[in-house]
Amino acid sequence: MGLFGRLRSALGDRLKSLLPGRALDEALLTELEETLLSADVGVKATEALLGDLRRAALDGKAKDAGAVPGLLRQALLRRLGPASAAPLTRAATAPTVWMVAGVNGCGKTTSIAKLARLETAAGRKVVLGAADTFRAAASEQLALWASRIGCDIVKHAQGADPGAVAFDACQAARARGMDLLILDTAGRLHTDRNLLAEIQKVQRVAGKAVPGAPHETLLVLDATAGQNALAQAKAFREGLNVTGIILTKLDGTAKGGILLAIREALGLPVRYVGVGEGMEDLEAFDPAAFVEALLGPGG
Ligand SMILES: Nc1nc2c(ncn2[C@@H]2O[C@H](COP(=O)(O)OP(=O)(O)OP(=O)(O)O)[C@@H](O)[C@H]2O)c(=O)[nH]1
Ligand SMILES: [Mg+2]
Repeated sequence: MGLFGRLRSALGDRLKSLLPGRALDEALLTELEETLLSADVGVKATEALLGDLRRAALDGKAKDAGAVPGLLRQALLRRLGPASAAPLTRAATAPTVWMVAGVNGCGKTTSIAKLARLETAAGRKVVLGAADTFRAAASEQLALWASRIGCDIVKHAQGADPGAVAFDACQAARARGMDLLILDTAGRLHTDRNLLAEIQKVQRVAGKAVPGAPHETLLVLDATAGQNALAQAKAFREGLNVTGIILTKLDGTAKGGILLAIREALGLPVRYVGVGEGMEDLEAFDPAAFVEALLGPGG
């Protein structure tokens, strides 16, 4: 059923009760503004969407509230853009290296497992690098996933230097003729400078070991964190060259609007969305399906 079915959108329901029989006037726009903000769309994206609606009303393209869902759909699709659906970057010559970062518990390790399963199913040789050496059970958690998926793993003892793990994993990926290495990293507060320096080192080491690596640096954000996810993204971006977002736990929130806030405030593409705890619960982000789910069927 996927994203479509699992995003129980509060926004879609709210629009259905708000719009019927209304004129498209300032009073309605104000209520729409509140509705969008409460769906986590964020200030910047909300302003942009309201601007689109206002222009359509002034141009005479929309006479009453009945036009709002259609206009919103167009505006959302335009803003989410086709770039969001682009595939992740791969190296011209294997191995490709992707690294994953994010705050504690946002879903990094689970998302890596889900990605590895997709890639393995597509016939690629995948190795996971357990550069989360901080938490005692972290590399065991990753190793468990690797054995379930049937892919390789490189790990060191707890407390080892994450940079050293990244280096070994890169070497192993080359030596074993792997197509893809995915590096897991320890969860860290986005406000902790020392921990950001540590993950910068992982990024640097990967680049020295494999030309052009990491080919993607994916920031994992938990959709249930709401607007705090935006603050996290801004801070990570200052220290790391983040290339895209994996938005997890979209099944656990009725506020999918955060996806727009990310796109509008950061300009970063959302590449994948997590819609559950299972290995299959990851989907390449499809703007059209997302807008459909957000506005509700026929919305
Ligand atoms: N509902 C739901 N739960 C998820 C999703 N992704 C991850 N989780 C759950 O979130 C919890 C944390 O996931 P992890 O993958 O361990 O998170 P992490 O970022 O690696 O955590 P640390 O390594 O401790 O920083 C687990 O219970 C996962 O099952 C998702 O898309 N939906
Ligand atoms: Mg983890």
